[in-house]
Amino acid sequence: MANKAIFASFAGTAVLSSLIPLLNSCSGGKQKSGKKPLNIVYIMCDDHSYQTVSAYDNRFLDTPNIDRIASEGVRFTNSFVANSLSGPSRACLLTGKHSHKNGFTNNEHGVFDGSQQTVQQLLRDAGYTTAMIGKWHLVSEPTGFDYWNILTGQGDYYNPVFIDNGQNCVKLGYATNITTDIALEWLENGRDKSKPFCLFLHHKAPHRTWMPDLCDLDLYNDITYPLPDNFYDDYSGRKAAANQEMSIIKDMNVVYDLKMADRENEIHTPENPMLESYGRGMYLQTGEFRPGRMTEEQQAVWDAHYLPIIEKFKKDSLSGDALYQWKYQRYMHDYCRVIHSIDRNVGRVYDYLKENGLLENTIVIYTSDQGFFMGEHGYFDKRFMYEESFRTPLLVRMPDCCRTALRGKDIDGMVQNIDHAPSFLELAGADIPEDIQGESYLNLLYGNNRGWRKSLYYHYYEYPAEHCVRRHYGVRTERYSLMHFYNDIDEWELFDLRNDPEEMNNIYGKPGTEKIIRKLRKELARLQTIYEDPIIAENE
Ligand code: SGN
Ligand code: CA
Repeated sequence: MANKAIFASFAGTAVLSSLIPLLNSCSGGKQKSGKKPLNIVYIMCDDHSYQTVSAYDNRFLDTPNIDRIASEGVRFTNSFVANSLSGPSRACLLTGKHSHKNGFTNNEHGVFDGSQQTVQQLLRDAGYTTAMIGKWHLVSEPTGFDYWNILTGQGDYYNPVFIDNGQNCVKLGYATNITTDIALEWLENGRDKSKPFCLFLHHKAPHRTWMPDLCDLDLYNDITYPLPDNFYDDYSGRKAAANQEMSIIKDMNVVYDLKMADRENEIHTPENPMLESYGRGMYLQTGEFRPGRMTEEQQAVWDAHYLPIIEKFKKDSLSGDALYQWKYQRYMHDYCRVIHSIDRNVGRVYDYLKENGLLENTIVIYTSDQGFFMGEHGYFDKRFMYEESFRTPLLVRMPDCCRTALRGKDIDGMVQNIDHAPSFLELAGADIPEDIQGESYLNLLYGNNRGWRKSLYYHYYEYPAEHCVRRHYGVRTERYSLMHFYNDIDEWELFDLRNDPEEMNNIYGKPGTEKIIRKLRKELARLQTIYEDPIIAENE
């Protein structure tokens, strides 16, 4: 791949790679004369939409701490994932490979094979100390980390169970704060300070059911969020878009998702009576809401906030459009409150790095495991190759010592989450193994996009499953997005992103599109070939 070729010439110094990271330079491995090894702080949230990072979009809330990474570093304006789902995204991150190569294609059946090559192990081999803290979601035990302290499964917002290097322990408090506390403690006292470090700090927030920290419950009360233009999408011309279960109107559950669990059991969700009973049961008896899950004090603060909303909701007896709009506002209020806490905790990490002189030689990355729908097409959740879930925020602050790195700029090269592993390896001055499919984006951070890729490959597998999004793969170029939904359907969709950024008008098969379809299908086949996706047979 183009960037590997660029790296190869630089890695003419490859002989030196066994001596690094101590010979590594502050310019991301470009000059071997530097002194300081570079550290990596990779902060990843779960389901954080770029729409709710004010560096990308300021319609919803301010995220000053996250934005600071962009203003002192760069904002990627075309950052994507390879498979818009948690486990698969994490497997892509750690291996630098697409799902069919790393073996973790979906959450339902995936178990990560930790014996395979991973970036954390390669960094360790290059002299780094590595830690994984927070949401892991890869089922098998983490490998290749000097330290790991992970949430069980999705993790709970309140009083979560962490598995601390194999030992289960309940931590009292709110997950985002606790995850940050553990990370700061590792930075301060846990790591081997004689080595450069790589910290993966993975928040579980803002995953469903978007439970805010107690101190943030009353934020944004007076804000009415703008409904997306295509909130009432009728999905015409897009069968796969129509046949899902992630609609705010029909699938988002008032009781479970929006927390309207009245103790009298009087609230019903007419849009979907089946989900209604499921929702109430889930809310009051299982998971995050089961009796005793929160402490009495936490529960009291929680109830003081939600019970009046529940009472008002009952009194108002909303229906039809008024109910849909109410659902959207409730969803957005909780989601934005959860993000506010993320932003505050990103600030805590930044402050720690600054106070300890670590910004000098540490790259700081902020991203999410995928994007998320904030009501676009009427959806919540992700999975689709549509822009809102295919994209993910990516902000990168290069270490201060990398004086020629871009600052306060946008990078428009199309990057994907498989690109982190090779970037980290290049940063560490380590060799990038040939079988890694991502490309190092370090050159982009210096304003050099020569030879950078012009198209991206996507493949989503989790069907049949929750939310019912059909399996699909596709190719995205700067202008077009072509996707093929397969398995129990056979539907192609093509969008001209320049003229139809909201992806409402499927032009696949329309007169005049023959040439572009031929070209894109050829490009899709080329990507499936170079990435060796076995699905290729279906596309011929
Ligand atoms: C849970 C959620 C889903 C979500 C998946 C995957 N349901 O199953 O809404 O799509 O996780 O999310 S919940 O009722 O259990 O919250 S992922 O980010 O982990 O892939
Ligand atoms: Ca996720």
